[in-house]
Amino acid sequence: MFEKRDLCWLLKPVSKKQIVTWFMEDRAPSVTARTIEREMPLLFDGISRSQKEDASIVLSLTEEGSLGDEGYSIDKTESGYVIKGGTQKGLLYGIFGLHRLLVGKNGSFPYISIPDQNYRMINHWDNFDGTIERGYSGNSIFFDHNKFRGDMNLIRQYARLLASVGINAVSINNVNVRKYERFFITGDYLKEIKKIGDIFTEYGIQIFLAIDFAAPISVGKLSTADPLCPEVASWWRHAVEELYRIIPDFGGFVVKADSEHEPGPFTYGRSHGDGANMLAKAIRPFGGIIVWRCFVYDCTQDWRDRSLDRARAAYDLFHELDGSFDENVILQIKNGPIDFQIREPVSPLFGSLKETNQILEFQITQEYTGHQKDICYLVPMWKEVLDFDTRHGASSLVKKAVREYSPNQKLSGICAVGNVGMDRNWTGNKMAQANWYGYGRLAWDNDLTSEEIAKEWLYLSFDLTDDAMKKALSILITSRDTYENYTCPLAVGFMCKPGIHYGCDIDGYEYDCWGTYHYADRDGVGRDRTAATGTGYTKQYSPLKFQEYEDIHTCPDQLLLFFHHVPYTHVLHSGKTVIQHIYDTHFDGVEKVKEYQAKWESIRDVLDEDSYKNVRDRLNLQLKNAVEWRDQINTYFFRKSGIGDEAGRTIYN
Ligand code: GCW
Repeated sequence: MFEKRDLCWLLKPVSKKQIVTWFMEDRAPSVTARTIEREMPLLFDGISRSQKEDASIVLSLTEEGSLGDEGYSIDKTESGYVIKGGTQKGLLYGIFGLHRLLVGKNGSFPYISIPDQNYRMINHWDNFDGTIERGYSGNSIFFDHNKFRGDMNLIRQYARLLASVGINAVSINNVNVRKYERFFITGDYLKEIKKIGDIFTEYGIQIFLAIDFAAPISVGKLSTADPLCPEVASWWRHAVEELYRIIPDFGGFVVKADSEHEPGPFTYGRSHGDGANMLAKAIRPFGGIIVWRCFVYDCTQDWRDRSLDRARAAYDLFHELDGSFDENVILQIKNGPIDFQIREPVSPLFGSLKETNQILEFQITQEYTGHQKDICYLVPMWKEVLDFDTRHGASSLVKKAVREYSPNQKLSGICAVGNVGMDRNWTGNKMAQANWYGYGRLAWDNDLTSEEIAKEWLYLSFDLTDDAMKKALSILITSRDTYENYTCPLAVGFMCKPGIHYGCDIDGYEYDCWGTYHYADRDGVGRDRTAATGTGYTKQYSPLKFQEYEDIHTCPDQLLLFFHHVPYTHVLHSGKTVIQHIYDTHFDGVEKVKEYQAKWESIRDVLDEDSYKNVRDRLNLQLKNAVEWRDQINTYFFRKSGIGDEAGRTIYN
């Protein structure tokens, strides 16, 4: 039924011998039931539908309620398996779950799985012209040359991959809303969007759109988009009414306002509460929600002005609005205070917002983490964020705070910027599929380990020997540290090429307007964000976290240059000086990439040719990138500090 689009994790059916028949009890006809019907023979090779008892899967709706709207349980019986779900959607997740357990050969039964987060969303930054902002896997699967691509088969494949890892919401267009996309909320566009939405619905996924806050002007030809102007509010009400007439199960809007030149309520002297709540009121009668992004900062900063600190922006703006948003507004908060760097502290909004629905935002697409050329398995980073102890009150871990401090827990969760495109293997670098897969799995089950997730994906995607599995796993698991090692040291961030964000350019942003400065001089490096002598950003954390970050003696090494400006001779907890740490990590990073190449080469025989070549070619690019970073960073800091490498390795002066 599906064309074999390359190399996804659902291509291995469970063999005929294991499961022969399936049967769904209480089968009320529905879109989801039809999807289950279609999925069973795809996932379980040659399986047929009948009530026979031998080697069967029984799908059973349970009234108990303990599995919630989306959870499922799987039990092994003498004749096969029983999957229970509170809803048909739960059953759908259950059959993907059983497939995963059987192919991965790691099932232990009974198995119960209930998602930890309610919204598990993907945001696309796809443009109508087919390009993708920060996309590294080819063009959009939805759009092409200002038309809808219309490949419904492809979209269905995408939807089933999403559902297989538990994604339940997708926004399909870029939050930077351009000329044509502004009209997506109108008639003819909506008819096309409905076709995509209908396929998503089959897989339990709600469709969302990113909107232009100034649409009343750009689309409606009004003279203002002031959220407190009755005419504007009424314009939105009509627009939303029309939208829901065409797509009754539409999820809602994602809004980037007053950020990076996108319009917003500030234009009219209004607050973000005014802006979000006006939209929320328009969409509420239809059950829709407003996902309002907190990525708001001044991107026209004067680098000479040290009093401004971009890291402070989201908290400064949104913390005081806590409790003032309508019940169907969710704030979407990036994991760190700046912008998806390889290492950042966790946003101080988590745990400190206590009366606002919230969604944590990750970035799967590797904007600052190697453009899907370099291997960078991001799950370890995401886990650090989820497990971060904000030390604010009882629900102090981020994964708990997001849900428990949302007044309506159903309106909380996690979202991430997607990383797929038209490339045959979806993600450019095949290894980047592990991030997409891993994001879904982690958003569903926050307690899975990075290693468990990587193993699952490797099992489902390749046929590896134990030795090859170990090697591939070790590449993935160490790859985030490796990327960090050869790029920006100690969370200093943004030493990348401006605009594209790949490759090294240490001063590329130093005298620019973006608020991302490292302040390296001949004596030291880093941004002083302390309350005592710096920007006071540390104050945005809970008292215990504040103390930890404020004090140079307790600030974790990994985050040192984010919080402090220190001399190159400052001694880290590791016992090394900052300058020696910089040299060591940069030399190590490059060696690691060489090791990855050797490992990949050594498992060639057990890999399919496409995957082998795909990753090999990218590892070659990664090595070039790593060498360039190493040499530029080492030379730069050697020139600044005049301090040589203790180990006497080559540093170009
Ligand atoms: O990281 C920055 C990116 C922009 C992006 C923005 C955002 C969609 O460089 O390309 O715009 O974040 O999150 O809105």
